[in-house]
Amino acid sequence: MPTAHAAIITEANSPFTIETITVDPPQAGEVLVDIRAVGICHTDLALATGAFGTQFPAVLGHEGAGVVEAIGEGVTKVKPGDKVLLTFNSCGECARCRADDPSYCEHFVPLNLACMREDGSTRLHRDGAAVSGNFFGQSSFASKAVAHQRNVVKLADDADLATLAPLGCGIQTGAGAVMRSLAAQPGQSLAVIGGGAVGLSALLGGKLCGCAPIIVIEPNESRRLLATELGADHVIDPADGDAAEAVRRVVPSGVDLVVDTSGHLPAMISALGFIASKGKLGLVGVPAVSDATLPMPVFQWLTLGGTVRGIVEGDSDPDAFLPELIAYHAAGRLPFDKFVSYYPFEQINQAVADIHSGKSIKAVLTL
Ligand code: CXF
Ligand code: ZN
Repeated sequence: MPTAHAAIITEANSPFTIETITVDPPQAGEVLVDIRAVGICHTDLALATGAFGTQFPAVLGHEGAGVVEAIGEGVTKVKPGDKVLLTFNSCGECARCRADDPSYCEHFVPLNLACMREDGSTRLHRDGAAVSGNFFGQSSFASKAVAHQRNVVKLADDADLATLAPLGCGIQTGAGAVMRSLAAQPGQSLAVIGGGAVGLSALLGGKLCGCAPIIVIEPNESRRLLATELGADHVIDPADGDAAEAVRRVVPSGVDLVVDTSGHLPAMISALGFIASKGKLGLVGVPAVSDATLPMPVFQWLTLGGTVRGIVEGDSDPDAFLPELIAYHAAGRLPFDKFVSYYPFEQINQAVADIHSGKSIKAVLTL
């Protein structure tokens, strides 16, 4: 039985502890991956609080990158020795998956957030006892992870795994929200609420689409500076007063597209004050509580002709979209590495502390 070292959450809100686990060999359709790098995303930290009903102990992690070590029966997509990026899982059979729209897979929540297989099983054990795994079909806060062939994307042999790891969730979510979900057109104005990894990726997606002007609303000064460096035309500190007024000083008729990455209800509500006629508001940020509710001033929204929509993983079809993003990065047009900091895997708790303090925007652990 392969063994691995894993960062385990033993109970809700406990720090990660690095421990030895066993990882079952891959079954039909599965791929055992030797993990070399893994990004930390806010959804990892949200589950670590227990707010999503995760059964602990558990191994989280869903921006894994590594090398295929073994494949289960029927796997044709990759072979041992291939470098791969891990991403979200999908069933491959429902109507959405058949339409190459897997981020809205009818089984997205059980396949990605339940931390167990649909039959209730796990591939991970500690001292013979079950450990929850299969988070986003991977649980890649570990030196080995079992994924499904549907949620691995083959990379070139010379790919830099540590650089590409965060594409599997955060970067594709932000960039895809603008490029795919909202299908931004050249010359459309864009406001991004929140300048974390997803928000800055949305900004980069807006640059790729030719959006102008692009406005980033973010309370942290160093993130506002970074947003400017990455091409934001205007940055707004919401602490300086009414953000809607500030946006309208830049674009008096309101912005065409708004992406909320903050998950902060007052920020989402403020968007109604600066969205243009027939504008679109994309909700990407996950609120702190799962039953958070937005008030909907119906008359205003209907006379505006506005659209509000939820966005998961930037509407990514990873087999097509991740290679596209990798090519943009190689061409210097998606410089997301400017907001990544690297930590040895064993320093995962320091990385989490730096995310909470705002010191790190996107942390990637290297193994
Ligand atoms: C998640 C956010 C919560 C809903 C499912 C998708 N994205 C990635 O971390
Ligand atoms: Zn994520």
